[in-house]
Amino acid sequence: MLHPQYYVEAERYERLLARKNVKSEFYNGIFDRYRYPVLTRQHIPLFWKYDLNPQSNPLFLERLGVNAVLNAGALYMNGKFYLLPRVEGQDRKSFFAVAESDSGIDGFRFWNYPVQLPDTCPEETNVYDMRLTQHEDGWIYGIFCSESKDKTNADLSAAVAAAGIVRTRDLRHWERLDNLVTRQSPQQRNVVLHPEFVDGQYAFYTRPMDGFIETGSGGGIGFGLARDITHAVIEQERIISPRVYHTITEAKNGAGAVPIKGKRCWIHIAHGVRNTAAGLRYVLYAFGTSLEDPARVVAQPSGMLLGPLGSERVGDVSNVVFTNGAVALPDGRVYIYYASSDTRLHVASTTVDRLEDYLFNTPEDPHRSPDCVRQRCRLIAQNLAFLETDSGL
Ligand code: M1P
Repeated sequence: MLHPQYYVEAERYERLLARKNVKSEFYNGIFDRYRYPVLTRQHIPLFWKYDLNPQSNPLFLERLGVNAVLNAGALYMNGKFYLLPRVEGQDRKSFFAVAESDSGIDGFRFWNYPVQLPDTCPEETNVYDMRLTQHEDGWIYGIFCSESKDKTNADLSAAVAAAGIVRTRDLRHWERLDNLVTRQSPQQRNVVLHPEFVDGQYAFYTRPMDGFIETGSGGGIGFGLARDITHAVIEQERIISPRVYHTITEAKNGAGAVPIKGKRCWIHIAHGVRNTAAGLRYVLYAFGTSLEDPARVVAQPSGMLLGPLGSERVGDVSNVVFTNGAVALPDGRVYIYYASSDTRLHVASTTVDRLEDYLFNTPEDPHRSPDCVRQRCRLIAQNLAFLETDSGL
C-alpha cells in the first residue's frame, strides 16, 4: 500500500501531462508562443523524487527534489520529438534526461531514468546545456558545458568551462569523447556542432571566453574546424557573430540551437546578453549564414527575435530566455524550445519560410538612435502612403 498522498500527486502529475497546449494570443507574425511551458519541475516523475516505500518514508517526504528543468537539446526522430533538458537538482548539480512527445508542444514524458553519461572526467563537477546534432556522419552528437573547479584560483567560485562531447545512436547508449580543445581560448561554453562536414572536417560554433562568466577578449560566436571528432582540436577560431556596443550582444552572446538548413541560408538562433541595473538580460536573436559557407553571415536582422515576456521574466535567474534546441520538420514547421529565467522550458512555433522572411527582410541595426528614427519613419511614410492609396483612407 502506497502513502495516500502518492495517489493525489500521481493524479496531478498525469493531469499535467495530459493537458493540451494552446497558442497564446501573442502575435508578431514571426512565431507563435504557447500558453503552457512544455517542461517544468512538475514534469519530473514522482519516483525520481520520493522514496515510495512507506516503511522507509512513512511521512511521504521528497528525498531528492528537483529545482528546475531548462535549456534543452532537441531532436525529431522517427516521428517523435525528443528533448534533452538540463535538470537541476535541489543540490544545484545538473544532469540530462530524455523527455519524449508525439506532438512537440505538449505531453512530454521523461524516460524512466536520466542519462548516465560515462564518468570519464573526475574533475567535472557540473554538466549542462547539451546541443544535439544529427550529423551527416550518422551519429547523434551531444556537445555540452563541462564545468570544473579552477584549482589555480583561490576564489571559491572560480571555475573552468569546457565543451564536453558525447555521441549516441539512440539517446540510450552514450560514448564520451575527448573534450574539445581550442588552442586560442582558455574556456568554452555554448559550443554547437554543425550538422554537415565543412571542407571535409567537423565544424563547430564556439564561444571563446577568458573566464567562466566574462567572455573578456572573446569577441562573440566563433567558428572553427576539427579533423578528428574523437580528439577534437580547433587550431583557429574566427568570430562570425560579434559582440557589439549598445546592442543586445554587448556583454556576450552564444550559439543556441543547431543551425537549421533553410532554402536560402543556415538559420541560427542564438542568445545575446546585455547588462542592466537589474543584472544581465538574455534574449534570443537570429542570423543567417551561407548554405555554401556556414561561417559567412548573409542576414543579420536588427535586435532580438524573442525576449522574456510576462511570467517568463521571473525565475532563478530572472530576465533570461535561452535556447539550445530547435526542431525543423520535413513540412517546414519549426519548433524553438527556449527556457525562461533558468526555470522552465517553453516552445515557440514558426516555419522555415517565416524565419527566412524575418532574416532577409528585417532591417539591420543602424547602430545610432537618429538612424533608427529615420528607419522607422521610412516605414511609417510608406505605410501611410499605402493606406491612403490602397485602402481609401
Ligand atoms: O543564466 C543564463 C545562462 O547563463 C549561461 O549562459 P552564458 O554562458 O551565455 O552566460 C549558461 O549557464 C546558461 O545555462 C544559462 O541559462
